[in-house]
Amino acid sequence: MSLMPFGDKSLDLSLPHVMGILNVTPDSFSDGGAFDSLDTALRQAEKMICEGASIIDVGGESTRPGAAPVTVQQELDRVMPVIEAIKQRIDVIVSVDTSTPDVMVGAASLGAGLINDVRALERDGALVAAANTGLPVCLMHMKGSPQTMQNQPDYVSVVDEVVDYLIGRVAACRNVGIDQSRIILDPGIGFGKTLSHNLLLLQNTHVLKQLGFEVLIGLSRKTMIAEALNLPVEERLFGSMGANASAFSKGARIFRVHDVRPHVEMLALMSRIERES
Ligand code: 9MG
Repeated sequence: MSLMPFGDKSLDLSLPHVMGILNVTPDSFSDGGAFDSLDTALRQAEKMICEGASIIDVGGESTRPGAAPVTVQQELDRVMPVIEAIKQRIDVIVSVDTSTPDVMVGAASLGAGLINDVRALERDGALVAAANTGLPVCLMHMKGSPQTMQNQPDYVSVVDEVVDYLIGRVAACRNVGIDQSRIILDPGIGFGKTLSHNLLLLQNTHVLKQLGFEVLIGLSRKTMIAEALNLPVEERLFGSMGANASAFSKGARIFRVHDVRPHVEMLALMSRIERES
């Protein structure tokens, strides 16, 4: 058992867990903004929970390459009603996908259990806001910003650079009182990386785990799958599952995905094989 508290609930992270993606944006990259009304968002959350998701990740800012920036008020208006409605109706961990301090604080007050920040708490005020919530945080590596990150990303050693960056962000967290036991690391697949960078990071998932942190992987339906297999967006499920299976075998335990049921079943079987004695 390796229990991590997520607000009023906890998860055993010796086992794999699926985080279902709930983008409440008009322009999300792979679901085309299908969940931007409260009703459809709630139905999608319920579906993902029935299919076995342990966490629902609610986000109001699209981070696809070139996405338009969002104001704090827009983000609050998109995310808060959805988090509130889910927490009122369903006993599930809700994660808030945000870099915005006010959204972190607001989501925590509604019962969110995790802060998932693709900017690793780099925005002004984010470290202190996250620390004040007392919630666990997922720190993700991104090179550049969503507007520029795919303009010829370049590294001397992508694995070393990502590890060094994340170790630096862990130190920043500890300075404001966020305990190491509340930190999850994420290499940021697709965020300022070529296909080769993404493959090397996945190949080295165990390096983050060996630093002593739980690891979250988000690669569902991303461009790297299409590039590796030469497929359109609606045919990226099998490739996503293969890459997530590889990450599981190297120690990742939380998987941020669109297609919950196939991943829950794949991970349940992989975990069962690993534990059989
Ligand atoms: C919000 N979001 C989009 N992609 C992501 C990824 O790969 N990891 C995390 N933690 N969040 C993501």
